[in-house]
Amino acid sequence: MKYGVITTWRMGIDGINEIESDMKSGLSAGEAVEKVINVVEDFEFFKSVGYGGLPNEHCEVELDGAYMDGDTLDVGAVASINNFANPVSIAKKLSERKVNCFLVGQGANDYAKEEGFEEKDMLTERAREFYEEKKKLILEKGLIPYDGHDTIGAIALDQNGKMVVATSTSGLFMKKRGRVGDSPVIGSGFYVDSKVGGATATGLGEDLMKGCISYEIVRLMEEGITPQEACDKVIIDLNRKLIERRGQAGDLSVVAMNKDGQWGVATNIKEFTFSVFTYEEEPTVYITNLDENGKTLYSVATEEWLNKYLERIKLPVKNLVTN
Ligand code: SD4
Repeated sequence: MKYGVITTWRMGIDGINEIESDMKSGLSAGEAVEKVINVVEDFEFFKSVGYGGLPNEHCEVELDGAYMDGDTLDVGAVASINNFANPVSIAKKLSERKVNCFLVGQGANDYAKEEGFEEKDMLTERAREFYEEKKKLILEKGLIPYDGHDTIGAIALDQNGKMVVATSTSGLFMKKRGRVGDSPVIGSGFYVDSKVGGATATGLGEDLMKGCISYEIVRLMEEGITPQEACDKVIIDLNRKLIERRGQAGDLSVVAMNKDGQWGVATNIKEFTFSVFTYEEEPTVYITNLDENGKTLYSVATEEWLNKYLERIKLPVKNLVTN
């Protein structure tokens, strides 16, 4: 029986390791993506998702998340939700509704409270310190603040052939209050159809949305091309289009998996990482590279890279805040 999980970034591997044996014994795709993402949301050293996520310009943590079922095409999503531990679980619950399944701000908070989801102050001391340090630098040097953004997106295929995709993010660091990116927006941050496959994106939401990029990947896979070909095509095309029309393209990265557990990845940035586990592959972290034509290459992350990563994310804030 085929099964598999792929996530954006190295962040996904801890959750993948936790579900590995359950996945082998038939864990559902919905439970798989929720668990993988909850692990990321709960870990304070990932500064772009859930607890410890970086705040907006008012030093408030506003979170976005989504969940889509590839059998029924049910979707649930929340945006700009505050003070709840696990946006992806709230989105999953919302996906059971036929209407009112994408809620923002106060409406999302009210729903999560009514449903008894865990309330939690999501702003950590570390994130506050990061905000203060960065703000100082921005004021001193006139820097553009919008960096430090890595969404977790996860796609799973289970042994029943069901596919699910979900996302969770704190969005862009120092964003305007109420700003929403691609991550909770169907077709842009995520899309899945169990009869075809799924895709999820990370990067600059404002630009990813211009390509409805996740839907486009699934549509291309439906036409018969591989996940890798579909990812390469959408990234190269959207990157080119943005540069032609607007002079520049923001960060664009995607991962995809089809209904047979084959996967693909593409990016326009120097180093994108992603995590994979399938019926024929142990949990693995990969790092990408671009060739001279902008095509994405990848290789397995070395032990040395993985160890350095863990050291880096726990560095004192002063060492992390640069330029
Ligand atoms: C957003 N796409 O809010 C998200 C942020 C992100 O890597 O993924 N960054 O625009």
